[in-house]
Amino acid sequence: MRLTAIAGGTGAAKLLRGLVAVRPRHELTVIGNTGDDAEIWGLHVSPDLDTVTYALAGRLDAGRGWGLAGETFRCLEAMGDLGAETWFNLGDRDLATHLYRTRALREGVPLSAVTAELCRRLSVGARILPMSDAPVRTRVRTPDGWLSFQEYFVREKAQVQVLDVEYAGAAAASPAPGVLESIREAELVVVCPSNPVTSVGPVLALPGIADALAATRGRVAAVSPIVGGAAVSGPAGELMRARGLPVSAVGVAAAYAPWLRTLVIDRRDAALVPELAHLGVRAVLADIVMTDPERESALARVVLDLQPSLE
Ligand code: FO1
Repeated sequence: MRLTAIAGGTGAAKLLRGLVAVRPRHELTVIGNTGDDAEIWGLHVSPDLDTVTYALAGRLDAGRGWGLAGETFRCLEAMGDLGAETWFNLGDRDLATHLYRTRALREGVPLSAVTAELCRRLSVGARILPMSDAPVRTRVRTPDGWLSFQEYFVREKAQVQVLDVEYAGAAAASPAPGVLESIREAELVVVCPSNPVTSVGPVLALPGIADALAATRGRVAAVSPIVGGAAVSGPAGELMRARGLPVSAVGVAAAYAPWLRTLVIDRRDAALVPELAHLGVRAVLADIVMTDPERESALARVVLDLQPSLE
């Protein structure tokens, strides 16, 4: 089966782990969000690409949902001693990834090629594509001005009011090599349970992506990151409100209109099924909160087993 997943970070990582637990890894192509990318201490950090890479390599820290398991932060401490900013926690071994990526980018290697090499070195098995080789940066407007996504999410702990969100550079950026093809040629495209505004939104803002999703002959399904009126994790609720979307599976469906055909929602949200049908989206009920590997695999099976007739 040719399987393409559009992915943010932590929520996506769980479903992707489930997918490779039940299907051969080589079948999976992941299109990763790079709107969260940041320059920290002069290094190019791609948090969502790294979260997905580490998860599929079996190296993700399970508790935090980002960074490497068994990580230490001694360089961070030393940087603090030197007076550097330390609100973004770069781990000692994680730093190797950023050093490797930054050096390659400075030598002119595109992000997609660096990402492929990191996947190969870490024995990921699946293909991970950055959404674009060009810089696209998600920015959040607060009452005090614009913040980068990491300033909003990590430094301010998502505790500031969000007035607007933009994807700087998206309109002029091309999808990375293989991205549009992987959508057009997939038998199943799954939008992971990621933040619709800041994880999936930047991917959808690239020229050609929404058209490819609308035109693909494969099945297109999403898994809701919202359960019972709140995000499973992170600030998706606040960001959806800022975008004028209801904080519910209905808001997720609205964000993915008009190409979304099937949305996997939590059983507790069964009351939303008629409203989703009214939007032209068939809802499939499942246990979508993935608290252990069994639930990751079980949800992956639900997604893989979606019948074409259910679209
Ligand atoms: N998230 C945090 O909440 N605090 C951190 O200090 C932090 C550091 C960090 C370092 C590397 C990395 O790849 C991810 C990191 N994240 C951290 C996660 C990241 O901010 C978010 O998960 C994504 O950008 C949202 O998907």
